Amino acid sequence: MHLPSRLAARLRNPGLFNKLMSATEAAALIPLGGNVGMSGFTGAGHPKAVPPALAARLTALHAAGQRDARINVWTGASTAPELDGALAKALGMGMRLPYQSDPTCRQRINAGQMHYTDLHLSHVAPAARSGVLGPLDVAVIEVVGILPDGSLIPSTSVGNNQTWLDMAQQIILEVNLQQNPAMQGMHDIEPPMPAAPNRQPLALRHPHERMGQPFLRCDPAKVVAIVMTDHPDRHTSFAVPDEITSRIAGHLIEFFQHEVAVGRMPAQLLPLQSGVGNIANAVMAGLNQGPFEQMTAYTEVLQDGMLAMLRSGKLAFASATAISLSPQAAAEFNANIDFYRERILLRSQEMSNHPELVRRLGVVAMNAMIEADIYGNVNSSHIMGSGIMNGIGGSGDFARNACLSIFMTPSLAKGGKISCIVPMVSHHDHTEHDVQVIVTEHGLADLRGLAPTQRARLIVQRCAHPRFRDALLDYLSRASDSGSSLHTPHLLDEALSWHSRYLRTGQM
Ligand code: 0RQ
Repeated sequence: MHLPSRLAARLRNPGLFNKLMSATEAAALIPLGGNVGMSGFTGAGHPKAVPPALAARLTALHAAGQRDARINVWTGASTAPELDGALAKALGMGMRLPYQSDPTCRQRINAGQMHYTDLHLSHVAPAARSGVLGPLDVAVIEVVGILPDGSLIPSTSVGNNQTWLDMAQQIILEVNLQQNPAMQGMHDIEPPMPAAPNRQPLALRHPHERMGQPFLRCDPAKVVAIVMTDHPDRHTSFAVPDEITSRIAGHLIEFFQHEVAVGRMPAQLLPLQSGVGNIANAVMAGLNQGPFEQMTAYTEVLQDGMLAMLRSGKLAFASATAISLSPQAAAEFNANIDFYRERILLRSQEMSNHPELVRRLGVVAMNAMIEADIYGNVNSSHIMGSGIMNGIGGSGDFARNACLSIFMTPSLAKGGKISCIVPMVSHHDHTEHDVQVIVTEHGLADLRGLAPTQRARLIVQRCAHPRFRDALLDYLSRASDSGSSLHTPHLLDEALSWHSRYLRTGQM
């Protein structure tokens, strides 16, 4: 078969030419009820054509009366409307893991129409390999290209792709012409990971070090379809830092300066991990203007903020599992790919979030949250105790193992109707033992070494919105007066009354 040169440059294993087909034909190969491992992490590197074609197939089957036509979808993390959105709209997912942020998907989960298994992102690949998630029927993986020996040039995210390729009975590859072929060399795919008790130490001592090869291993005999695509990643734009996010960034920079001054951190800080979203992005924008030089990142997602820091030289190197950029930053990344290839490594999420590596490197973990309570417990994933927002993602991988574990939020949500500092969190993702620093626009509470009631006073005074401070202190004082168990005083009948009041009246 003779391929046009643009395709031939990406598909360099002639033995696979006969697997080229349309997305609709490839989607027809996916078994109903099967477990499907897809690529994709925070809107980067997900398959763009097979999922919507599969959603169309499932919708047609539902219309024909086959109401239980569904699949289960495993990914790296969140994807995009053409994957999570389309399949959720089609009621095509029986279960989803390990992280999502799609509005339709969220609505389906919260309506009880699909199951969602919310996992620490570093746990997913080992759990899958152990067999607890069941067999993996198909892997659908976006790649930049296929090499003569069948190995694959990874795309803008690595996620769990190597594990899906290893485990799946059948493999569907989407070769995306939009993804820059000059990314070749920017990835580090670790060798096969034996299970305990045969695990070996992970030898990484600096974010720039490599553990493996720049390519994904793939058995060509398992490849059943290759679909050529030409679609961009999700490329969500970030909000320009505002008064609130800039103040949060300011408190953090002041805190880091203090930690350097007292000798707890080197002048270039320790490797940074930064969560997803606008606050995280604004903190990076603040650090880009701040006093620190030659910083490094050992993180999960590289957003616009870190890219700008690499460009300015403030950040010397970044290790991540995905690059999730706005349209403008993506254009800049592609225009200067040779510069970035020297300064970025993308790894499997098992490695980017690995407890051993996060602990050894001494990562400074900075993640956004939904709410914290007066004792420092953090809820990252649930609204009013019951509804999922996105999921725990990698926040727990980093928070428990970091050298410094920081959680940030504006002090108020929903136009001031909700206090993000509450007497008791309505869902626990990170316990008081995993949370060292809480920051809002009002200030920063350094909780290290403090007992629960000391933490409570500091969090209320430094972080709560002034409008809610008296009520929080009143709660603490009445709880402290109420009985004999004064280590972490609570009024159990009242602890979640702020949430129930919001649900009843629309105001905490
Ligand atoms: O809802 O859009 O309906 O108004 O929560 O809040 O302020 O837009 O914040 O986008 O930074 O997300 C924790 C969800 C923050 C995110 C979370 C409502 C608020 C809004 C979002 P609306 P914002 P962000 C590595 C790290 C877990 C995973 C993680 C997240 C919506 O950061 O998913 O950290 N984290 N991974 O109105 C009720 C409150 C609220 C509230 C905010 N107290 N009560 N609603 N909201 N506070 C990356 C990965 O793991 C992939």
